[in-house]
Amino acid sequence: MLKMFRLVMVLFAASYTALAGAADMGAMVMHPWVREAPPTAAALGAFMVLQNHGAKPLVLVGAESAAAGEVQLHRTVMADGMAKMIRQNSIEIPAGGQVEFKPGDYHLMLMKPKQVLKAGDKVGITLKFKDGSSLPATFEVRAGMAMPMNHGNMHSGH
Ligand SMILES: [Cu+2]
Repeated sequence: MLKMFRLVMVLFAASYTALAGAADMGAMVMHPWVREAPPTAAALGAFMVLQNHGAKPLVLVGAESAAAGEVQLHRTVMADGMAKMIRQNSIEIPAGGQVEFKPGDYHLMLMKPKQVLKAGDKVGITLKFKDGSSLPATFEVRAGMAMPMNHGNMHSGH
């Protein structure tokens, strides 16, 4: 009986560590927001400043949200005056550093949104790291600046 109890305690401790890992390692999400888009939008951009207060590099490898069918890591780059979104397999945040996810640069892309998100709504997104840890954060939907961020054929607004 005692042996069983110990086993349960060990399992509980292990799963707790996995859940809390990213925060323990120093990952911190600042200013998380999702850009409001027309109800017909096939994807929405999500932005934040991801800080790493830890002593080791932090590698973001994905994200998930109950509000979207899939969450991808993207980076917008300019090529011949055209904005193009390139999917990223991972984004590294150096030890003691930060990466800014912002329009026209790195961002999270909420694919196949499951509901219409309006300014003021809250969206939960869980960040997934290479070491198996994860970090949930609450993103607020806001009306953003108009930027050429559509999927498919994209043109610079200038
Ligand atoms: Cu994108």
